[in-house]
Amino acid sequence: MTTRLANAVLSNLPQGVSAPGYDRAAVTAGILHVGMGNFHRAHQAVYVDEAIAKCGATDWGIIGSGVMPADGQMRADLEEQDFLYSVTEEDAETTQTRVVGSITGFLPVEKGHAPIRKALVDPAIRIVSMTMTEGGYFIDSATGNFDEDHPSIRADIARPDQPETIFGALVAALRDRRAAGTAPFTVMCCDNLPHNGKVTRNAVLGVARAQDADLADWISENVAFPNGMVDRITPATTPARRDALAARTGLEDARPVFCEPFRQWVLEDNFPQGRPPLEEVGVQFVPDVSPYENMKIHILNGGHALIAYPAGLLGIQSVDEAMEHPLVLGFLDKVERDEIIPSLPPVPDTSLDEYYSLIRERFSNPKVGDAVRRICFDGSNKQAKFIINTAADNLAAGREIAGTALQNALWCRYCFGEIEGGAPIEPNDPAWDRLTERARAAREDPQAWLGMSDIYGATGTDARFAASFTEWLNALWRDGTAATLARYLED
Ligand code: CS2
Repeated sequence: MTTRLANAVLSNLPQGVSAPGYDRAAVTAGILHVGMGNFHRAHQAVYVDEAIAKCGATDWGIIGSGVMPADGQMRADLEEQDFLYSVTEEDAETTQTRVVGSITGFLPVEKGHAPIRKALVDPAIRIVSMTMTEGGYFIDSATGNFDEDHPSIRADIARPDQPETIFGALVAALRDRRAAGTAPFTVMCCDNLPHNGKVTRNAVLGVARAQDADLADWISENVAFPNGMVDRITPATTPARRDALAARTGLEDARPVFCEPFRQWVLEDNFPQGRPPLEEVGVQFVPDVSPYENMKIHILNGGHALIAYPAGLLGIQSVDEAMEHPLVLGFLDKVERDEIIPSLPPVPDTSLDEYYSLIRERFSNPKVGDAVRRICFDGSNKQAKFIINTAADNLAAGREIAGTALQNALWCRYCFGEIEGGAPIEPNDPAWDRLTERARAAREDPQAWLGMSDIYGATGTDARFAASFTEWLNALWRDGTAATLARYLED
């Protein structure tokens, strides 16, 4: 007997599955979230769920929305189960499944974002939050600036009433609110970007300024964009895992989330229209989030990028298996200790070495089932934010760069599209064709890779970096991944 997830079964869930600790009928939306993927549903939605249960913050429910076609399918599936879903936290010792009730609805996903604009007229929505992946912010990697010349942004600037991008939609909604005399919402970015609030502010203001200077001034003075560091390792859900949940608990959930027990959220307390009492459920509020986000993006996300490509090339499927491979683990350890940690500014009350030990343990969690392919995905957007900026800092300071140069050579070798032994790698980046073409040319001429100046900026033309990258890429082709990692570890 299985139980199909829905409001009607909340008081009678299978044993071992806990229900939201409040009456969902009383919850109304105070947050509109863009991007209802697994990460949001394992992180922010869980914190809000707990804030509602613990503090009765029933006016801070989340209304979902999306901008990608895949969001439409997520919406349809969640709607079937009254926007409920389960989160299973797992490690070697524990497995805990709970149903999350903080999502009150999900707007239709439409080109032009009319439903989002309409929903944002409501003064009850006081926060717009977003998880849209690192590539969704129109950042020119070379300069770190907002890319105002991107065709979609140019289109939004030209046609304020038919926005293509979420930023055009937010500017339109802010214009509507200003005209109605309604206080603006706070915009809270939850993506892994250095200075994510500032980046989001640049995007919103970039569109607004080019449309209407007066509106841009109003946004600049009245809209808050708090920076935040978010963290919880959340793999993609496979059908096998969904079926295993049903077999283990009897709960039928079309959109379950699986993740590690660990979670962290560090936020700047800059919410002029209020916020849920998140400090009551473990969110850390700090005056300046930069040291925390630098630490997380480089040690954790950079750490993922370090193991991703050697593991991918060696045919290793999951992150915990990669952590058992002595060369992959040795590579991670050495680059973290020699290059990443030394490049980071100190973090209040935190030992970077201890933080790294914790990351090592989390990567080794045998139950999370995180796929190497997931962390290999989208290097064209992640590399500049997670790895190349560390190399740039170390070059400027005259420190070691051999490990980050090798990581870039591994990424290039991966983008050739074949693992060691020749099996093909299925496209794994929005820019896969371009990367593959460059990686093929780089086999003869490594500069062809570093010449992607939108990704590498000045680092690609740095003689020290280029020499090290060239040496490693040649070694990868000549001796293979394992022998090259072994040589790096001996040096
Ligand atoms: C990962 C992140 O996408 C990636 O490359 O590093 O999704 C990572 O799992 C999360 O940021 C953990 O908080």
